[in-house]
Order: sequence, then C-alpha cells, then structure tokens
Amino acid sequence: MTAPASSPFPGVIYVKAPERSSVSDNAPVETLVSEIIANVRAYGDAAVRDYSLKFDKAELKVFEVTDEERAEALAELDPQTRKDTEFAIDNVRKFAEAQLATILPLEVETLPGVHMGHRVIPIERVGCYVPGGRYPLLSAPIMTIVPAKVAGVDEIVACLPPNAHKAMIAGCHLSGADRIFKIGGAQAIAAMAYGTESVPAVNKIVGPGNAFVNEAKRQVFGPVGIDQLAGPSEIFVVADATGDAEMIATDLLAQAEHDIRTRVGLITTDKALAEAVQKEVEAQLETLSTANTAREAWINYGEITVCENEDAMIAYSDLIAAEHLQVHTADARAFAKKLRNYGSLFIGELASVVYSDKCSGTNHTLPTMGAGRYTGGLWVGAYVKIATHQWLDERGVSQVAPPAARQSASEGLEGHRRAAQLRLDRMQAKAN
Ligand code: HSO
Ligand code: ZN
Repeated sequence: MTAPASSPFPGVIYVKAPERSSVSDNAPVETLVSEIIANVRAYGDAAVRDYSLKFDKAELKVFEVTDEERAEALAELDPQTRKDTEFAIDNVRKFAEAQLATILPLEVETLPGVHMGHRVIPIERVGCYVPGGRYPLLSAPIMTIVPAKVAGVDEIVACLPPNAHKAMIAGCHLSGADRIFKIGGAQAIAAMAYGTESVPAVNKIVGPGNAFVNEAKRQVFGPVGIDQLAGPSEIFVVADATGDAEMIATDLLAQAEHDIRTRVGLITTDKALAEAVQKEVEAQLETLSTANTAREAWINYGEITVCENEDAMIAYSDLIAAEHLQVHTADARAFAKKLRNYGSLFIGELASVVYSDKCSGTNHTLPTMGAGRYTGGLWVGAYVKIATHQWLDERGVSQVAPPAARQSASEGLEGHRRAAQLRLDRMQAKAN
C-alpha cells in the first residue's frame, strides 16, 4: 500500500497517491498510424484488407454487413438484451431530442438594415467508430449513433472491428446505422476519412477507440471533423462526512475494471471516510472477478485525498476535471452548482455513473485527460453545424460600408476597399 503524505494541491493531502501520472509517449503509434492512413488513402480497400488480416486476423472479401447479417445478429440477441438495448436507445433518444430543442435558429437585426442569424444544419454524413475492446460494450453504438439520428444526419456509417461480438452489429442496427462495416482500428478511421471503393467518405468521425484509433482521428482531423480524443475512463467522487464508503468504493471499482489505466479517485473533507474507502476498495478487490485489471488501475492511478475545507475540495476537483464526477455530500444539488470542470456530473449517491454508462440517457462519450476544462461530452449538438448568414438593405450598407472601406484602405487591401465602396457608389448613383 502506498501512502505518501505529499500534497497534489494547496489544502489537499494524499491518503493514497497515484503511483503514476497518466501521460504516455505516443511516438511509435504516431508513425505507424500515419503509414496506415497514407496506405488506405492510396490503395483503398486493398490496404484495408491487408491491415484487417495483419491486425485483426480477419480475411474479408466484403466489409459491409449485409441485411442478412443484420437479421442474423438481431435473431441471436436474447430477448431481454434486446429489450434492454431498446430501453437505452429510447432514453438516449429522449434526452437528445430535448437537447436538440434547445438549439434554436436565430434571426436578429443588429443595426438598422443589417440582418443576421444562424441556422442549425445537420452534418450530411457521419462515421461512428464502435470499439471492440475486451468487453463488448453494448451501449457504445447507441451513444454515437442515436444522437446522430436525432440530429437529422443524412447517412450514418458505423465501423466496428471484424471480430466484434455479433450483438454489437445488432446494437448498430437498432440504433439506426444506415451502413455498417466490419473494419476496425486506424484503417477504419482512414477509410471513413478519405473513402475507399466500399466505404463512403464522411464529414465527421465520432466515437472512442484504442490508442491507434485515437491517433488516427487526430491525424485525419481538418478536412474531417472529430468529436474528441478519448483517453482511459476516469471517475472521481467528491464527498463529505455523509459519504457511504461501500457505495463510493463500488463506484470507483466499477470504472477501474475498464482498463489498467483508468483514473479513479476520492476527494473528501473527511479523513475517516478517506480511510474507510481505502479499506473498502482493498476488501472489494478480493472478490471482484475483474480485480486483475481494477487492482492495477487502483494501484497506479487510484488516489484518495483529504481536503482541509470545501473550497479546496472544489478547487482540486475543478483542476482534475474528471470525466465522471459523483457528488456525495449533504446537500448534493446545492454543492453541484459550485463545480465547474467535469465531463458529466452525478448528483447525489443514487446517481451512479453506471446508469449513464448503460441506459439512463445522458451520453457516456465524455471528455477525459482534462478536456472537461473546455468541453462537455458528445451530444446531439455535435452532429449539427450552427452556420451564420446575413442580409442587408441600403440603410445597413450606409452604416457598414464606410468603416469597412476605410479599414481595408489602411490595411492596403485595395480589392476589399473596392468591394465595400461599390455598393455605396451604386446607392449614390441611384439617388442622383
Ligand atoms: N464508462 C465508459 C462507458 C461504459 N462503461 C459503457 C460501461 N459500459 C466510458 O464513459
Ligand atoms: Zn464504464
């Protein structure tokens, strides 16, 4: 057990410090991925076929999942799993619809005769990457595909590794994917970014994946949009003395079992709770079937801190900007309002992260590695563009043309000046 008493932040001391920082060297991945992208760009399906054989040991003549395969995958889904999947889809859809209703078009007259606004325009074609992973996460396709459907995207393309569980195909289908391809890894991202003979090029790629997928998304970004770069899962709990050690430890371990790099932590003002949670985590690890992964995550990236007061707890939590943040305090709803940086917030001890991981309705694709300082998670708004427009009448031109012409002249942009002046000249000519 580790117990360095050093402080990660003013007013905060470690009861259990993480043994490692989460920063890793990505250089070898970067080189390999750029080679994969270049080859898929140059050789299309042939390169995808080679990489699928090399990395996934899959020999595929046709990448696209046929209607028969979709039907087969659905038929093999046991009835309860299907019901649960549909329950999750309904809830994610409901929330996405409610959120979309808040994204409104705008028309405004900012100066007499100067009218402007924006429209909410769905992206034409979106690519959803659905990871395979050690455990097939049935909720993964739901979280990327359903909000795309709600946003009104014309064509939703899904890619999943060729060896992914068949239930994942059913999940893509039930969520509303128009086309499903059995292609995984960086080659899937490259195929969706640039298009191949079989895969259509998309305008934006979303969804989490392994280090190769992430790096490929980073490299294709520009002509193609991406949602975000998903790192290993994170969960922190902020708690006061009212926190329940068993509940907190259980929720921390629920995410720790994802990956040996999962970052989990408790931030509390109560030393007794800190110690109780540490004991409880150790005890629960004894009986957790996924303890091999969870224990390694806990030792390397797990932390428990005690804060001298509520302000230090809030400041430290805001600094971390955890992907998932649970609030277990006496007045959790009031406390939650004081928090600023997080991916998604779980207010009160009844709101476990696992509910949103699976089916409660908020998206589980969330910012990690501090990205919660500048963005929220994937949502229906990520599938639409807010694009501006304007129209002017002569009253508007008479106000904006002179300053625009003067500014252009002082910048030496003669072409700009002429364009600004031309309207004014025409108006004057007409008036004479
Ligand atoms: N916690 C994961 C999502 C998930 N977990 C789905 C289980 N199923 C990333 O937020
Ligand atoms: Zn999870």
